Amino acid sequence: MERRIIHIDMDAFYAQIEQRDHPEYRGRPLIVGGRSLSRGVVATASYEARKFGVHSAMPTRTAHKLCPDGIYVRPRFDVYKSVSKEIMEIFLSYSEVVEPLSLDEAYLDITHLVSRERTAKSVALNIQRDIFEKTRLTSSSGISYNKYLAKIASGMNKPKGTTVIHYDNVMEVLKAMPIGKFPGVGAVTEEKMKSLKIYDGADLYEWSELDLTREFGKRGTSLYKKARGIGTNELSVDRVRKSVGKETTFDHDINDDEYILKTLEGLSDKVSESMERRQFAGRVVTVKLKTQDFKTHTKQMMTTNPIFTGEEIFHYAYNLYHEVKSPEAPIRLIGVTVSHLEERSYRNLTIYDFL
Ligand code: TTP
Ligand code: MG
Repeated sequence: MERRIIHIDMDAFYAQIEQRDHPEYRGRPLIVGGRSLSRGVVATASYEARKFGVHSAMPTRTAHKLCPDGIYVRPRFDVYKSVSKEIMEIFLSYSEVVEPLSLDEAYLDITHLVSRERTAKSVALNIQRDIFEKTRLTSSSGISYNKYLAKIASGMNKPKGTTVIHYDNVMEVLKAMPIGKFPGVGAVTEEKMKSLKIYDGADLYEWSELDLTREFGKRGTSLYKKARGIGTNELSVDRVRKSVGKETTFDHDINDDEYILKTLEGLSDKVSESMERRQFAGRVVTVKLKTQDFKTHTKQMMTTNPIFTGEEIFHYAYNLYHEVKSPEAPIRLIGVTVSHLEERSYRNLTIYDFL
């Protein structure tokens, strides 16, 4: 069954939000990022500023040389995150199969919405309209039968674009595409490609899988496929999980509070790690223990705020342990679980933390 994948990406995301919230920035070259001339980096630039050659990841100093009259502002991550939450909610109102890639972009599988009367393109336009009505921000979308083609498509007509790549035009699009624009081809690979006289998709298409593997190792196969419009249409979707828990069974029954609490602390950290991977926070902590007679005792507690660090989890677990454990009864197992989970944010921002 052919799938319909949409990739949606907000236009000049941080910059557009700043222009929305500060009318005096509209229509002007705006650069969002670290303002320090010695070590600041551009997060993004408005389309007006891009005309001067300013782009993401460029040192602020370089941007100043290219665009001395631009407006330079620091990012407001809290605002971007809350807008991100709004757009992700819109995506989830269209499909359960949503794979966020960063704060401002996601893949959606909308196969189930498409019919003779309703094209994938019209669904994409509806989503873009909903985003605009809710946030007053524009986005671009790409529609295709697999993920990487949808992503290529969303970049083809920015800003405010809606672009379809289908079987009839896929080879035309790929052959004309500069090699550096292929997903997965970074600056280093691009240089190597050029040294091999591969400048665009048409050049890449001429290469056999064997020769590409010889030059690029395992990635050769993926490049061979990408030149032909072949790629995955499986989205990685967070499984719906109700709780995250860890437990330990002791080698022998134990009644040493200090030792048990140390164990509980370690388990709290493990729960936190597991929540970290999925960017969850939770609102209920449960401590469970099994006594010598194999009876299970649990106690749980609602937290004041959604929690996720090992320290926070252990804070609650520590108190619950003292409520549930009777001083004279040794235990054979202890566990801690966090439930009532919710999404914390859609991606951690560590790569931008240096701003
Ligand atoms: P992008 O979607 O790559 O860029 P963009 O939304 O600003 O512009 P475009 O219209 O081309 O999509 O990234 C989304 C946001 O992520 C961007 O607004 C700022 C942030 N970002 C950085 O902080 N550093 C970076 O190097 C990049 C690429 C993005
Ligand atoms: Mg974007």
